[in-house]
Amino acid sequence: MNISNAIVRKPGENFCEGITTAGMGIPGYKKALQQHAQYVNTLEKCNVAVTVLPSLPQFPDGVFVEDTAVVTEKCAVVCRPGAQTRQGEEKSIEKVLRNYYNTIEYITPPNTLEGGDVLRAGDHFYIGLSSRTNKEGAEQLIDILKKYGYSGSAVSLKDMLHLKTGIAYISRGVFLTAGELIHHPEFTNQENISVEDREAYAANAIAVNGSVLMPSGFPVTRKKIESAGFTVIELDVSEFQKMDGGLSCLSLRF
Ligand code: CIR
Repeated sequence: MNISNAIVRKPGENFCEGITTAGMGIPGYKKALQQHAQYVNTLEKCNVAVTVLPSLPQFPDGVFVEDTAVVTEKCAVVCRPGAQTRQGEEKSIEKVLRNYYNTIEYITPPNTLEGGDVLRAGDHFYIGLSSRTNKEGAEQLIDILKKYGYSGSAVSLKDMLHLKTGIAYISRGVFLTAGELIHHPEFTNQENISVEDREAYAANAIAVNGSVLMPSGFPVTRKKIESAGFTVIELDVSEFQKMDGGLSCLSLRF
């Protein structure tokens, strides 16, 4: 799947006030800005046109734009975040999506769904049932996607923040899986590169126009991905990891 556009949002100065369970310390703002700029730069080098939105002071987690919408080539779906402190971020994204889409769909109350729980593999969408995405939200998204010729299925999760915390689809039928998703029945019939526990964060990678973008510092996983024939680009996203965010969370790609 070719990616032409990405939407990202600059981290705000209060970005360290967002939700986190990582216990990895307080992120440095200057460093976060540098890492974010490098992320944008890398997407551009992969032939993606990147729209950089200004930070949202009232939403410290606003940098994690992926959670606010599900974007495809046929439609955009505005999410309804399950985290209360994040409800409202989606309104600002909706305005931007209007520049790209005539058709916008919505996850509606009391349903909740965050984009971090939505993994696309070809024309199928896996939707994690997490503390952020409820069953009704997943079902509503599947119904919407069906109208556009896609399919979807819900994936039960035990302890991951989002589905994509522990899985990526890196194209050519290959998944990266970590933790509870390595042996999850939904993925056991798929070609699967398993990520060892020590490197679990590396399971959140993205395929962009022929390259796999992954977080830096996970040599075992990098080697496995390269051995499977993929070109890897590493990105340092340490400051976002401190806020429970993965590499995918920093952009909407379509
Ligand atoms: C949150 O807890 O909502 C943010 N601190 C991190 C969100 C990460 N997003 C993602 O995995 N898609």
